[in-house]
Amino acid sequence: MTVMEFNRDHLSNEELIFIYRNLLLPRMIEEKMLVLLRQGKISKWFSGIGQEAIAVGSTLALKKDEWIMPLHRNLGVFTSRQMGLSKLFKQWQGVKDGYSKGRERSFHFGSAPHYICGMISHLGPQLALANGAALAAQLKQEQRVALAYSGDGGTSEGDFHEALNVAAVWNLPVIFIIENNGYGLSTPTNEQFRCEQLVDKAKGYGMEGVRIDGNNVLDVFNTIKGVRDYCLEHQRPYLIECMTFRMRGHEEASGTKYVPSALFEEWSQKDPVMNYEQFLVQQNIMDQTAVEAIRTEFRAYIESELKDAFESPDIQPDTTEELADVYAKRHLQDSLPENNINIEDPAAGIHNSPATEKRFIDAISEALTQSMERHDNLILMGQDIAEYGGAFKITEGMVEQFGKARVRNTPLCESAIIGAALGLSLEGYKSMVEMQFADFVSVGFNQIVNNLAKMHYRWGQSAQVVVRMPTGAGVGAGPFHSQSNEAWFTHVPGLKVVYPANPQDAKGLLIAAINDPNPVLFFEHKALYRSISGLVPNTYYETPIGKAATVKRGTDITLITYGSGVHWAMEYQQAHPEISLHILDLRTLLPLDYGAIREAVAATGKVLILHEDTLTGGIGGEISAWISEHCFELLDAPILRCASLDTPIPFNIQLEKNFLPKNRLPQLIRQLHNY
Ligand SMILES: Cc1ncc(C[n+]2csc(CCOP(=O)(O)OP(=O)(O)O)c2C)c(N)n1
Repeated sequence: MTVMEFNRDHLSNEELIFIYRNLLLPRMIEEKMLVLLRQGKISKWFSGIGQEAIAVGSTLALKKDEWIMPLHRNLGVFTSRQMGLSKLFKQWQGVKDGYSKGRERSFHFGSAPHYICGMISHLGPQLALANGAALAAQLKQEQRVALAYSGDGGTSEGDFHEALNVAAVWNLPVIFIIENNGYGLSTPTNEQFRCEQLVDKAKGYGMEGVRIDGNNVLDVFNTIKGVRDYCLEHQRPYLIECMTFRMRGHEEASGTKYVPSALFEEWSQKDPVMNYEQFLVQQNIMDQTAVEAIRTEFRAYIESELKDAFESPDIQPDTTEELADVYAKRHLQDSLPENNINIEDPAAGIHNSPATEKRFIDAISEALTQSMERHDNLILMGQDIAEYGGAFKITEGMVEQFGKARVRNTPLCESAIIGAALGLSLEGYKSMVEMQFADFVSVGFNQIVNNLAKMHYRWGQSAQVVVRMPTGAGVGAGPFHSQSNEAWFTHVPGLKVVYPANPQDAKGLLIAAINDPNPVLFFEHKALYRSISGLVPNTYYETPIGKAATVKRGTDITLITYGSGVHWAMEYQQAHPEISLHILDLRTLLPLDYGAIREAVAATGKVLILHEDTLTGGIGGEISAWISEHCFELLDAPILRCASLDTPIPFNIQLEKNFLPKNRLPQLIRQLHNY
């Protein structure tokens, strides 16, 4: 007798054997991996031995075009989606023909054709991506769910809470599976949470949930099939807690000393593969000979695919390719005639366009509206952006024009919403996520710098997400509503960072950001929103990302700046016509326009870099270093920087003035002029 009761339900013998084959394969692969690990032929390995029924049962219960967000113990997801072993082995070997060109470890990769999204090491963020994928299916009115896993330890992450809450509030067909194996590394569940069972959390989010035996592959399969139907019919999420046990260490090197040996004895009786095999044999669905035949077949298959992988040549690093793959390339089909955008000369459309005087804020609204009209697949998300129109009223009226499905109020959860945007991107959607204030991006930071930014380099998937960042000081808003945090992001390969200084650029750059296939941080200085205006072409046009603009030519001093710095420089120039400033507005901070910087340096030989961001670690330091390295012969004086004080931003308006660099600008210009 097996210790488990298997309920075959309506499954035919062929189906039951198919499930067996899918359950056995990852076990046999893992057993082989453990041998190779001992032989030093592979590096780190996270074992899912003992937990296979969850990944296998759930993957088989889904349709092949439903997104799965697997984790580090879910080999069964990859094998049950019938991914060839050779390429998987190459992935683990870190060779070029794996899924990540050798750039990612074991299970940290995805494959869009298999609807598998690559995890990042951080536990939690993958859950929100499932929301985005499910939202995409819902918007397309397709009957598809998305499924994401979490460990018991991972449920303590804020991302777990955010993702479940959003799925419930937005009525998304997402299946969340907790693999409760009793430990998060060495930490037992009683040091992880206080609820009786993790599935109890479902109630708190207003969703249904069930706890099942995660080692019983038929229970997992049948439950998830039923849950899938429920999620689709009711357009609701569902939480499933699968009880299981990890039969190996957290990863092979970490051992299992922290786990009482009685637990191993208990759970080895409940081994998912052996029990299911015995069930099939006892029910005369397979005999021992058939079992052996499958094992022999798999052994041969594994060996031959491994041979192929081991014969793969070592990677010869190609720096050009490494750098080129950080960003997704824009495709020619993006320059559609009706968009009036020529990819070779994206700003061409503006030459003949009538223009209207507009405020900075109106230019941004117009860019969003025109982009929403052009792109059916563009979704706007943010706190209070629908009926209320957003904290700064930039999206006012858009919910009436484009509907609630595309102009979405979000709960207070920056991380989950940026994650959902990335999930939407998997399905070909574009998103704009509005930070209510740029400061609050800190709670969505991980999704941006680790998920959005690295995705294309890691497994070739683009992240079409624009994060709008109302930024900057000067309005007495204190330390958490005034920060210039662009330098947090200019350090991150894979992101683009855009920072317009005038209405025309604001509109053109935002349109360009939305058309860009890469994640873009779009900084909008909120003190400029209503204080400056200018002529803005009425047409739909792009201002190219990565191109600086010479605001004013001059002969004495080069001022390299952006955002409000441009206006401070111009103000100074108007007040002091005796000093001729050459002013360069960077407009994009990542990637920097080095050609324009060089030209600007050459114009005067004296360089002052001005930014509102604090001095230390600001982009000014980077630009200064680059000029020293590449334009030293053009310099007639040391490069100076004018930036905010290295303090948090004070609330009192006099203190804030003292903090900001504007008051120090005249003295630094004179110092440079006199050099
Ligand atoms: C945000 C984050 N913190 C810490 C870690 C390091 N870490 C990797 S796996 C792990 C334990 C995870 O436990 P659990 O979620 O229960 O999953 P299991 O490994 O048991 O399958 C930890 C702490 C991480 N990957 N991500």
